[in-house]
Formats: sequence, structure tokens, C-alpha cells
Amino acid sequence: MSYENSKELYLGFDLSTQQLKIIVTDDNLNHLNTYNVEFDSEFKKYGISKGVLTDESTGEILSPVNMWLDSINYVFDAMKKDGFPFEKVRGISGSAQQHGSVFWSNKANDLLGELDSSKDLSSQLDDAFTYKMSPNWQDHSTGKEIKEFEELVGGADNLAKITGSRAHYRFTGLQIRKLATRKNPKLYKETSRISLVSSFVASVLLGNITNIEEADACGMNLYDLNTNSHDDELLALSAGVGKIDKVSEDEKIKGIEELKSKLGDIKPITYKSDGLISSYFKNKYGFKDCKIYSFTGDNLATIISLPLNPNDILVSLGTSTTVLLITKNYNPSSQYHLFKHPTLPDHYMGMICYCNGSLAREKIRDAVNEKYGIEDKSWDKFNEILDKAKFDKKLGIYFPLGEIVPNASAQFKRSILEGNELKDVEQWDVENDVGSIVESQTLSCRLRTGPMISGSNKESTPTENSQHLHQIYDDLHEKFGDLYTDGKPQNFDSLTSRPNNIFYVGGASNNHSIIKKMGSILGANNKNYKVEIPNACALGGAYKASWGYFCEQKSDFVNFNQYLNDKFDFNDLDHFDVDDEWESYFEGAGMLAKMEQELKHD
Ligand code: XUL
Repeated sequence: MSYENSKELYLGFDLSTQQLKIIVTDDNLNHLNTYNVEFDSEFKKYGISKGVLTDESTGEILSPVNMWLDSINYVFDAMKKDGFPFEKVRGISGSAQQHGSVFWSNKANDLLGELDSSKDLSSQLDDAFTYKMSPNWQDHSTGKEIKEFEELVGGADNLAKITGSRAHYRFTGLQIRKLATRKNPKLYKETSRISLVSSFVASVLLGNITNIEEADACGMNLYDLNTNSHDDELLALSAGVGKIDKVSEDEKIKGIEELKSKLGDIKPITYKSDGLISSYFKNKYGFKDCKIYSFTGDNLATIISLPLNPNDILVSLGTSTTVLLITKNYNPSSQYHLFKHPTLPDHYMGMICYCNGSLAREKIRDAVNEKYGIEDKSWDKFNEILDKAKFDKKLGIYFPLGEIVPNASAQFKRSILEGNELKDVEQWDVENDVGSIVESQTLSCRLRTGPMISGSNKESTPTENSQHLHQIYDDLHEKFGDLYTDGKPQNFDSLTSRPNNIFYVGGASNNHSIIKKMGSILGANNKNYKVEIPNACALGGAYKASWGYFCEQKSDFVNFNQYLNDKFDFNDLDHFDVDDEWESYFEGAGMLAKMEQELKHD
């Protein structure tokens, strides 16, 4: 790879669970090269499997911090070997797994500032951490803390109102409380600063501990998105000085202040850099005046790999399904997450994480193939049936795994709507499951994205046929009563708002029949795109760096999407047409909402 024609280069990091990837872009957003290291193949000495250390008995899942440091040296060494022109790099940003935390000692800043470029990072930073591990986002050892956080504020929906999410095992505030109260209070006391994984990487590159970036801070269950500051009562609980800890008022105030100082200030959404790369990296690799822009979480970086506007939705169809969207609406719910948007001030990223995605569909495909004597894992028969499927008042819920949204145990449920009545069906022809699974998965997404995007963008609710839609809404209400899919009743706006553009990514987005059906139910006002962005979060990071640098050169805030749009050719993206069946699926949405209310919980 030759970089001769590029004057300026940018690096986008993606420090994920199993690898570190660094991609190189130029100032025209061209992706020039990718370097990476897989943890399991290079860092066996840490005893990891799939990048982590797992203790099934406690649910603890940890990542070794030194391994991450080694990975930075490893990839930069490989780039150096490759003759990479580090001196051309103007800016670096990137992403990391969300929610993970790094615990620094009081020696950390000195050690970071005095690194010897003839040595590697991990051997010199051994004393920089009070804890050699970082709780990984897959950790599920904090069931006790989930209850405590939600009880403090009167339930999951109230916590979501404050912090954008209900309590989750992996959220940093809960992990900190576990450490401070039952795992290792001494270690918590000795910790001088706490970073998220994103701000940890930025800190290492800067040579001093930098602040947590605001969008990623929303994944801690500590940050109040309404006031843009930490919530004192949640901080107290996290620090082990909450009401339930029965401490004096003085101890509580002291504990809150201590945790505030460990976390440091939250860096508001900005294009401004955190500073220049440290002399360690200049001396060791040949960087010059390279700016470090705040890193963010991987999902947050993914949405900035495309110029997504309010009410645009990105549907990632992997083993699990993740839906990301942009909204100006702060309409939180215990069923999904809201984070601040990492580059567009006053915008939010909504996120819905479903457990049951491809795996559930594959089970139906296999049953179809078995019936028709098809031996391989072909989707042909499944797709042939799906292409003909229309809403026929039959719907199924297919959860081979326990589901997060809605919160339910593993189960299957099939229902038929007869008049105004929903009737359960034990079994039906497997052909019915084909349309039904894609319909119910999509309707679930439609029911949850609706409240998030409603009112966010005028276009979401077309006014020209609003009388007609009011009629549909009234009929639906008469048939089913209130529909409570996200903790509060749906209203006209939430049920009738349509997304603007929809972008389908991930393995199953290659199945045209599936995304066509999904598109017809979700009813985008504008276009449906099938995109392949295998390096999305690293790309998002590189774009953030080049946008930041561009704004800094102009000393002015340039709208991030405007910046991308000027350089991004939308014609490069594949879009596809769908038959708009949005209207004919209102009844299906009503059915699903009612069926979900009868699901079993653990
Ligand atoms: C999001 C989450 C995961 C990690 C994966 O809440 O926990 O998507 O960010 O790296």
C-alpha cells in the first residue's frame, strides 16, 4: 500500500472484545488500509478465550488491561514494519466496547507521561492500575446491583428516564458498586481515576488520563441525560454510600465527591481534540503533531460511519438483532437505550438489542427444509414462501433464547386473530411460521422505534392522510385497547411515525427476501439501503478524527453529517424498492403488543 498521494491521514481504532483493529483513512474519507490483531491468537499468555476470562460460577467476564496495551504496541509495530508514514497522521479517534471500566492508580498520570519509547507499554504501566482487569460488557455478575439501582429510583422505567437505560449487568455504575461494596472495597478506595475503555485508549495515546466522552458516559446508569450531569443519588449508590448502605450523611457526601473525582468531568459532545499524541508514540513510531479526539463506544461509532439523519434507522441482522437510530426525541423506556449522539449535539442514539435474531429464523428455515426434504441449509424454500406472505391475522413469537425485548423467557407462542379475539394455536403448518417470524421480529422493532422517532422529525408523520390514519388508529384502539409495548401506552404519533431511511447491515441483510419484507412492514418514508460496512466502528472513529481536524482548522463547528455528505457518495450505496405494506400491518402490531403481554417470565 502506498500513501504517497495522501497528504493527511487519520486513524480509526476499534478495540473490541476479541481484537484491536486500526483503519487508515485520508481526508476524503477513503478507507486506505486495515491493520489488526486477534487477541486469542497472539495473547494466549493471558489465559483468555474469545478475548476474555470467564468465571461461570459468578458470571464474571473480564478483559486483561495489559493485553489491550500489548495490542496497541503490536498493531503499531506491524504498521511500522509495513513502512506506514506515521508522520502524516493528523488525527486519531475510535471506538471501544461500551460499559467496560479501567481502574487507575495514583501513579498512573506520572507513568503515562514518562514512558520510555525503547520499551513496550504494559511493562511500564504495571503500577498504573489498581485492577489489572476490566469488567467486560458480557459480564453478568451484578444481578444484586440491578435490583438496587432500580429500587433506588422506583423501578426500571424511572431509571431509564434519568439515565437513558434501565439497569443492566454490564453498566459501569453497577460494576463500580460491586467492586466498592463486595468484591474489593480496598481496591476501590485506592483507585484514583476510573475510565471507560474508550477514554482509557485515548488516555494511553495522550499520555495522561483524559475525561470520559459524553455519549459513552450514557452507558453507566450514572449520568442524567436531562441535566447533563451525574446524578448524585446514583453516584452515592455506586460508591457504596447509598441509602441502603446505612452510612451517615457526611460519609455519603464524601463518597459522592470521591466517586465524582475518580470519574472526572464528562467531556461534552465536541469536535475539539483532547490534545496531541504523547512523546512515547512520537519517538517510538514517528508520529508528529497528531491530535487525539475523544473515543466513543462501538455502537455510537457505528452510527457515525454513515451520514445518518434524525429518524434514520440502522438494522443490524446478526445472531442477535441490534437496531440503532437517530432521534431528537428523548423518549426513554426500560425496553431500549438512549445515548447522546457522539457528534450531533442535541441528538440521541436509540438502541434496541434483541437476543433472538438469525438463530430463531434458522430454526424455522431448518423445519421448512426438513418438511420439503431439502438437505442443505438453503434459504430458497423459506424465501419462496416469504415472498408471498401477506398479513393474514396469524402471528408467532419465536424466542429459542430468553429475550431482552420484551423481557421474557425462552418460548414460542402462536396466535390467530378471530374478530376481536386472539386465540392461541399449539401448532400450525410450518409455512405459516415463515412469514410470521419475519413479521413479528419486524413489528417488534416497529413498535419500539415508533415512540423513539415520533415527533423527532416532522416527516415521520405524514399529514396529508392524517384523517385516514386517525381512523386506522381509532379502529385499532377499539379492537385492542391501549397497547403497552414500552412501559407506557402507545399514542397516535408513536404508532404512525415512519422512519426516514433504513440501512440493513450484518449477515442476514444478504437475504434479499428478508430485508424486503422487513422494509415493507417498517415503511420508510424515503429509502431502504443494504450496506456493507465491515469496519463500521473503526470507520466512524476515523471520520470523527477527520471531522474534528477539519473543524479545528476552520475554528468553527461544521455539522458532522454535512461534512460527511460533502464527501460521501450516496450513489455508492445499494438501495432497493419494497412494496409498502405498512398500513396493512397495523393490526399485526396490535396483535403482537397483546401477545407479548401474555409471555412467560423467568
Ligand atoms: C452495548 C454493548 C455491546 C458492546 C460490544 O450496550 O454492551 O454492544 O458495546 O462491544
